[in-house]
Amino acid sequence: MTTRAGFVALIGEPNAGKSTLLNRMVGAKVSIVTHKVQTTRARIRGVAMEGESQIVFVDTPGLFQPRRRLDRAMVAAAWGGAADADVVVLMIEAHRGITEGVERILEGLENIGEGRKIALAINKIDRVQSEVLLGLTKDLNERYAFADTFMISAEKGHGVDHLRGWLAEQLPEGPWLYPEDQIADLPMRMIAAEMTREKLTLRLHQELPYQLTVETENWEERKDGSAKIDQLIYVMRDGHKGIVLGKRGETIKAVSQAARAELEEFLDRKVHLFLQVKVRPNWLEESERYSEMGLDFKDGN
Ligand SMILES: Nc1nc2c(ncn2[C@@H]2O[C@H](COP(=O)(O)OP(=O)(O)OP(=O)(O)O)[C@@H](O)[C@H]2O)c(=O)[nH]1
Ligand SMILES: [Mg+2]
Repeated sequence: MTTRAGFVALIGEPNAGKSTLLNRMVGAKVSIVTHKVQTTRARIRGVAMEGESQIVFVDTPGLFQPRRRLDRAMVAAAWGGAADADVVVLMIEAHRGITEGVERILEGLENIGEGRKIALAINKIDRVQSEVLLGLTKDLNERYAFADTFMISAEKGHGVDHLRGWLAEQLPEGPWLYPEDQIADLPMRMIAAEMTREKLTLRLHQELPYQLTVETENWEERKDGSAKIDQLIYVMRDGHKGIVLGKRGETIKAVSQAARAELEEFLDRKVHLFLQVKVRPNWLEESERYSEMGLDFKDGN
């Protein structure tokens, strides 16, 4: 039996649905999802099996015009993910069409197109009439010679099996890269930090989600089978700390409960989660914060 294995990078503008698609392909939530842009900050791998093929999906941060060091490191990580992959899937939002951001990504594809197939996935087809899709497919294929085009809804699941089947066929022959039952290769402490960051992002408004980071400080396995997890939330200002805590600590409590519930489901055991907020005005300029996130500090130069 011939086995195949390789990397498929999912790229696109922020909010295109990359993380939603990765989770659906893998069949578990390994990458956090919110309705806000710039949710994913680093490359996140999820493993899916399709027949004799092992597809390692690489979720990437959205591609946008970076301003801060963190933004630049995120965008560099995304393009790096594409350049390292066997196949790249560019995800476009059906209802938004060819935005300025998409135009810039199409230009960027010229630099990574050599040596790998690039497919187009028009996502969120549940949001538009089918006539729109034909026009969009034609316009996009006139701008870049995609290996193939797929119409999908990552959220509803439409077209996803077909895309996975096609991807499996494109991968090079070779042994599997991960054990058959492994679905992710992000350390558990990082997945746990991401879950908390997701809940914070959903609860906090405006710029605040972009000005904080979460790190797992300590992870203790208890004799009763439960896990005690301590996490730090770094914010930039005293005022931010107050907002994250909320009136009488209500916000942090709700965040902690939601994150714990999800962690317990993921780990299938009891979790004691302790969150602490620290003011750290300069965390965006600290290399350690980047390595904790899985980003390269130097990429932010
Ligand atoms: N209607 C609809 N919504 C979708 C679909 N796929 C994803 N979404 C929603 O789009 C939003 C963004 O999804 P994400 O998966 O976080 O997008 P992303 O590309 O990973 O975003 P970044 O990490 O910010 O780059 C979420 O609210 C999803 O529920 C879809 O097929 N249809
Ligand atoms: Mg994402």
